[in-house]
Amino acid sequence: MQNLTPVAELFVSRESAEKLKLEAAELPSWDLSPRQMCDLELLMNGGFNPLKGFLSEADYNSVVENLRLEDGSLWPMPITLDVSEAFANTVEPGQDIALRDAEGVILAILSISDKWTPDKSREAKMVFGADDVAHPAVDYLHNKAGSIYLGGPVIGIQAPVHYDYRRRRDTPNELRSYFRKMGWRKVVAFQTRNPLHRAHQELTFRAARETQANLLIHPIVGMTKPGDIDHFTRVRCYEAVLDKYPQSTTAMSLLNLAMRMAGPREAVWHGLIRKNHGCTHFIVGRDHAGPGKNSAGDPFYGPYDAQTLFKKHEAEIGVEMVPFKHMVYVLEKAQYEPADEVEADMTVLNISGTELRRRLSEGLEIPDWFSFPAVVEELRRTKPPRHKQGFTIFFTGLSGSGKSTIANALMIKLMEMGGRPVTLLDGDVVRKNLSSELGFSKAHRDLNIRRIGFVASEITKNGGIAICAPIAPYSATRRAVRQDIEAFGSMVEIHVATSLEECERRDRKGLYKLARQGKIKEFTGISDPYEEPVNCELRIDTENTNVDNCAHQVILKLEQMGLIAG
Ligand code: PPS
Repeated sequence: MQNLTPVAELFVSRESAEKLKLEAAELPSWDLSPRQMCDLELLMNGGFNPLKGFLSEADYNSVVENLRLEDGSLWPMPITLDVSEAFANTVEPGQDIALRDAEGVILAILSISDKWTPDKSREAKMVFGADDVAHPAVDYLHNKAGSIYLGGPVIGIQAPVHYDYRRRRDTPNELRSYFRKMGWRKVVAFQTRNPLHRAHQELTFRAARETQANLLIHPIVGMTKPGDIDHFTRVRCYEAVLDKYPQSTTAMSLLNLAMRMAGPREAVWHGLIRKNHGCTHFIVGRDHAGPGKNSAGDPFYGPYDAQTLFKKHEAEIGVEMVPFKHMVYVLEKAQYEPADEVEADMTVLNISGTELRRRLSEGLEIPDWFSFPAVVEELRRTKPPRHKQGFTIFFTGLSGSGKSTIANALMIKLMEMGGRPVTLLDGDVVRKNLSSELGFSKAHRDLNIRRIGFVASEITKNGGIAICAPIAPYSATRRAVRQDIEAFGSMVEIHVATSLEECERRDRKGLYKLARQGKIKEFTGISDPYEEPVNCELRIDTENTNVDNCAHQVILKLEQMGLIAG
């Protein structure tokens, strides 16, 4: 049954907030992570009703084990405040702390009731189904979350400020009052973290028709699966298709939720959140909130586990499930139909997510039957074909191996081709301009390489070509740099594999001689390690090839990877 009376929020009145803010300024304070910001916003605005704050230890254990709070209410997801050990050591239960956003603005006060060290492996197994870091939430748990949890009630002072798409964001009570005003008695919510294509539109239409309900497109703009299309692009895509829906029956609102990709538990959680937002129905699809494959290459959950768990708790959630039909395009009929209703002799067309990404990255056609031209145009703007995207070429090798010489030749060749700006981050140049205070200890070398990686990732993000040519002796650091860069484009790692003997024979700067005499300490290859790349994109042998040919090998590789037009 729909209930449109206001849901309880955790905010205090404006006057009290002003007073509390002054008092809170004196308290120990915790700077919230992006995920904690999302959680706090939904705690405070009633999206996570009946939670009154971050879970206590008893509630946490009960949620992990039984999907219920201690008092028996259904709640499948641990909403915990993880903090560092260093911070945890400075506070005790009974104390209040201020919760601040990244700029230091005080958003809430947490009255600490509990402080404990969670068993993260148990949480991973019970909540996410496996202690496997291939699951994004398990990776987060082990590698990003702090080691101590704080629990306790929250007093809301102010909601986090969003500068983007303000008019499209609604609190549960804003949506409830909108439904009340419009007289919407039945509302079916569609949760999504992807752009909407024709199949989604058809499916949501059908869901609304079958349930005789109004439709709420309720996309996630908080945190989704790493690697997803950013929410700015997605919202522009949603806006482009909104006019394909009848305005009087459909609404769109953005939900600042941090997803956990927890499949079945997540579906139940999403249902409760939609209930709080005044919805009566919820579409649950195949592999709802699926995290992808585990480290053995198998799916974490069965494709219909989410529907099964939702169905089991449907009455208690108070929202009716509308099972998602997998819609496919039937060529002969020129329309979408549920896959299981298509007659055997019909031709079925479908484009998978992977195929869509391939077509975008190669600049290939995306047919009108699959998506709306305005959506495709928006996606192409954000994801131009590979030969128009930024990328980084990362040379690594011993001092004197020829990195800089090849990098310079390559830069000239790329500039001759034109189209994208080229920046050379040569080892020596970087040490003069970016890292002049650094030496050659492991810590300093790592810092130097991470700085180069940061600059290269910014260049990549902005559509340029970064050519880096440091020694970069440690594989773990090169891996970390790759992660930074690949968030925005390709990284082409090239090992300039000139042997130590040859580098020393050439000794172009006379450094090897000094290193042998012990006059230069920690010299790579002589008195410091060099870890050879194992999985790099290209290995260049400079001993039997001239510079022009070495640079040409790189150009061929770039062509083969689709990074420059052939
Ligand atoms: S690192 O490890 O990647 O941070 O090194 P990098 O910044 O590329 O080093 C740049 C140049 O520093 C000179 N040099 C040394 N190299 C290695 N070990 C020691 N101890 C050292 N001291 C000075 C060396 O000439 C490097 O230049 P390249 O261009 O590689 O020959």
